[in-house]
Amino acid sequence: MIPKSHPRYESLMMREKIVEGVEKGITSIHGLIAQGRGEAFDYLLGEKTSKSALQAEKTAAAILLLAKKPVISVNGNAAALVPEELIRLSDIVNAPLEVNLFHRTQERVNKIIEHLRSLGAKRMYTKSDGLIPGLEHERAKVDVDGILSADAVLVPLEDGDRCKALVDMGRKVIAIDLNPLSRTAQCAHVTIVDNITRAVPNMSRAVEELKSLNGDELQGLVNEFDNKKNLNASIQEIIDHFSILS
Ligand code: PTJ
Repeated sequence: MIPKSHPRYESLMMREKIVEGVEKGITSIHGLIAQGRGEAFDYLLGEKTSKSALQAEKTAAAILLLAKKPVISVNGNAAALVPEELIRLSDIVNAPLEVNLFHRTQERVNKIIEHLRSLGAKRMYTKSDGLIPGLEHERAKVDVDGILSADAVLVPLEDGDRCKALVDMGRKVIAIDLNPLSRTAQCAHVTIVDNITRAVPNMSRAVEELKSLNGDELQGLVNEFDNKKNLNASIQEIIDHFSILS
């Protein structure tokens, strides 16, 4: 057992959740490596939500509120780290969850669906009867009524080409990725450079704050956001954190 007094308690608990996810067959073994990479970037950011991440989270909340058909994509790491938080966000913005995996097996897809349902997920897209054009790997498999026809998609924790394929299809893409240099981070409309464990609750809080705004006011928030500038600000925050240390 990890005592709460351990200076790295939160980080170690995240590791435990990922390990537990692997043991339950929810998380891919590759998810351990992804978590390690995320940890390294989180360490460089000071393991806290930066000003730029908070702004991205607010903008992402506005996009989800404006969307007519938002969908939240869930992979094995997200399902292990923040299942309840994703269900809550899904409920408050009316964005069903859809399991979409890189290292896909039908068995793992089913286990994640069961896991989310057992925690209270109500609206999920569970078919895989569609294909994202231009992708040659398993992430291409999607639900025709879900990700394939969504107008906004939240894609947590992935580094690959699905983000670009979704952008090319005209979807609004929100990424959560601690690595501001990743391909996904660079191509999403809004990239949240924050740990998913902080980002998802922050987005739900932002939804609660913004839900009384009208469409024009929400659109105004989206229009004033510049993802490139925000990513540069995240990189600057890492540099600033270094200079605090030196
Ligand atoms: O469950 P699957 O089969 O879909 O596989 C999921 C993983 C995450 C294993 C797969 O998508 C993968 O291999 O991803 P990558 O290429 O390792 O990229 C994951 C990205 O997420 C990296 O840029 C990490 O820095 C980032 N990341 C890792 N952990 C976190 C994170 N970002 C936010 N919060 C985290 N906890």
